[in-house]
Amino acid sequence: MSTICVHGLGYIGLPTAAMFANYDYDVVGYDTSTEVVNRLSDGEVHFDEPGLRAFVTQALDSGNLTVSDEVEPAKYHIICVPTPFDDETKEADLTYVEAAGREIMPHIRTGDTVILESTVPPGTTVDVLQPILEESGLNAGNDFAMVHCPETVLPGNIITELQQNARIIGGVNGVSTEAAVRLYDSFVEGEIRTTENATTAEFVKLIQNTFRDTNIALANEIAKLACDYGISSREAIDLANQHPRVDLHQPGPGVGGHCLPIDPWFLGQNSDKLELIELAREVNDGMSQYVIDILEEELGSLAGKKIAILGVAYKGNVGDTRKSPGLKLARELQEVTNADSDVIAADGGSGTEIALHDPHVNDQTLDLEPIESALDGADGIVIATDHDEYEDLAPDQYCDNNTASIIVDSRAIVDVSKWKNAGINVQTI
Ligand code: SAJ
Repeated sequence: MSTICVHGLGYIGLPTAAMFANYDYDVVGYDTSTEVVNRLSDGEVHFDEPGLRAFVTQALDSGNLTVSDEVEPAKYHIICVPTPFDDETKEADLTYVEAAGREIMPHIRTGDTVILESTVPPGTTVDVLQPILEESGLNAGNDFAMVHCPETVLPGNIITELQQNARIIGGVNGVSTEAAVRLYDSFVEGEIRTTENATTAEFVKLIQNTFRDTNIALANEIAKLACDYGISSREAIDLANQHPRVDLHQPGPGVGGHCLPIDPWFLGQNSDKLELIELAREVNDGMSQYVIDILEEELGSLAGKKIAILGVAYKGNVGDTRKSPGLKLARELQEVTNADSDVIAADGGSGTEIALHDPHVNDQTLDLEPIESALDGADGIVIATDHDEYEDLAPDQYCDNNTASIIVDSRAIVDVSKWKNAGINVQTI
């Protein structure tokens, strides 16, 4: 019998399973996908995250981590399954959490601990997971421990943050909380804070991401105001942040990823009190239209023009395109130019061309181009992602004769003077 069974070997489950294994726990990583299990058994990690491959290999080679497409009995079950977001209803799909609960239920015994790490709307642990587990005839809190312990790691820096970030642990009672604290204490170097309320732990995770999303919305509105006053939003924000109690985030082309654009909706799922938070979502979602407005102001109608979008990952130096602002911009550009296809980067019916480039993204469903051909003949260029590769981008770097009349640097990373000297208008957000 394994000590720990981790359910779901994705961005969070896999590093978590490997971490416990590397701290000498006997861990089985369970995933419903046989492809994921087979690839991992061959030592292949199925997504891009710095250092993860070596970390997982170490865990597998030590024999402490095994992977399986079957659930195994374990003293600790840690649920790290996805909670997809329904764009129409703005609600969390809890199917995978429910399925994990049903799979654990027949194996659960007195003294076991079940931990939910997946990001969920407040109330899920107690209202959704607990009744399923209690179909075993055992009682959460008395017979087995039940806890919500949200993950808080930043994609791109997962292994370090898994260890160093503070953890919030919310059990359904004190005994549950303590059982989880003992487990996480084995590798977490950050502070472990507890609450005897699983809903509070769920809520805390969501307000952390909502804070960031709302703060970015404020930065985005400040950027638009600064533009109207003819000043640099970045300089203004930098100067404002010199105040010890001001921490404005950075504006940009919108907010992507699987967390910030979604968690504010989870927060309001079982309440009707979202106001400011919902407006902030609208401001952030509206940034792609703001970029289009800037392009149209310079180029007039975009019909028949070529726009190069540099960066379709949702943020710098990662290959993840979930809710990518660059792709959202591409889709909206296709709409405004009456492109007759919904395939990103296809030529529009109006002759408009939207060229995409991203050195970190490897997605066969996207028509990504080498940077030379993306920039070749472009009328407008948009930097949508702050990849390191774009930092020194210069007008003549990839094409002898840069035809662009504008570059929208939505991440403020290029050297403005190089572009201005080449007669190209630079609009920084
Ligand atoms: N962004 C801005 N301006 C900023 C900061 C970010 O426009 O000042 C944009 C990014 O470009 C990106 C989006 O926001 O499109 C989200 O990026 P991010 O780096 O803020 O966050 P994520 O989604 O990669 O990870 C977040 C993190 N949450 C917080 O920092 C509060 C991470 O710690 C969480 O674990 C993760 O969500 C999660 O899984 O919930």
